[in-house]
Amino acid sequence: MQRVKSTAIRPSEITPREVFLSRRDILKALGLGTSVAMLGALPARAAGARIAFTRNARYSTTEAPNSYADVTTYNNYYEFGTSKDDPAAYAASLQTTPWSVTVSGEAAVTGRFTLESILKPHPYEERIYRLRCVEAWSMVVPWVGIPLGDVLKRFQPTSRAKYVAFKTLFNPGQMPGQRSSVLDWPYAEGLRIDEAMHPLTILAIGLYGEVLPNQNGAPLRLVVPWKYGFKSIKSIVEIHFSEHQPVTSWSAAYPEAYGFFANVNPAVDHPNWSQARERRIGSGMFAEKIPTQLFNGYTNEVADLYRSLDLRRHY
Ligand SMILES: Nc1nc2c(c(=O)[nH]1)N[C@H]1C(S)=C(S)[C@@H](COP(=O)(O)O)O[C@H]1N2
Ligand SMILES: [Mo]
Repeated sequence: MQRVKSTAIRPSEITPREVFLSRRDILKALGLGTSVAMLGALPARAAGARIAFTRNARYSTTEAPNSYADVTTYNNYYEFGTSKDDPAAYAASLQTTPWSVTVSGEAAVTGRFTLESILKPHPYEERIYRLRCVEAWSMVVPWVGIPLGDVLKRFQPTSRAKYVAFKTLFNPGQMPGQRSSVLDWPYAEGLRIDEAMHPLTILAIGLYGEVLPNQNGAPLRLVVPWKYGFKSIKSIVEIHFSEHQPVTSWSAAYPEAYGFFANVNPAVDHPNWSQARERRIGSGMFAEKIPTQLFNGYTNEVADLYRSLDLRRHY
């Protein structure tokens, strides 16, 4: 990984020499020694550039993906407005190069890293996932990305890391929607550590074999296919390992409607509408709604994570 700048070290954090050396060895092994000057030599990641990947059939649905036009023009990205067509119209102002991600909290390896260094050793996979929005519509999206767990392991979370929190960029100049108080900015989301490490959870960098368009969360966004879409936070700049459940934007804004878990569940309604059925985008305004499946159809993969959880209380 390429460290952009070392984080400030407080006196309480000064470690004995042996520990420091082993930390340095870790950083070296992870490729953290590379200089910041390398930044300029990296290829630009323009939206639409082709990506090399292998298809992951085991974790892909065989349902037909939505069209590229549907996936990239019907979006939720409140940093660019609250209408579905706002993100496609306005997200061009987001600058995705250079991009860095700050990693902090309960992990042996922390600091600020270039996006390239975080992605570098991981082969890209295509995963065709259902995306079920809490607003009772859904899409099927061919994402390109890497398992989040593979990335997180490289930071060596400690045994106290029970949760992982994420934040989106805060930059009202580039994200005009942040001048409105519709949500508390920056957008924040989080997962329990076992959810974050689950093989279905990915960090996406592309869709339809191409670098993510800005409206879909370029350059790096989370995709958690068994949870409502709002958990899949876009344009991530912060990853924080914590012992306590983090505050997340939608559950803070309206806790009666949006829980921390947000597992797709047709039996637990939103206070204002049913979650039993969904409209598949692209099927036409008059097409019949289709039944919503528990965990968005990923029960076989994820039900074990919630054995001891009352899903009606922990919605
Ligand atoms: N930062 C940020 N991430 C976000 C959102 C948002 O408004 N801001 N919307 C969420 C919601 S409600 C959904 S349904 C998905 C939509 O992803 P898509 O536009 O790529 O289909 O992104 C999620 N991630
Ligand atoms: Mo959503």
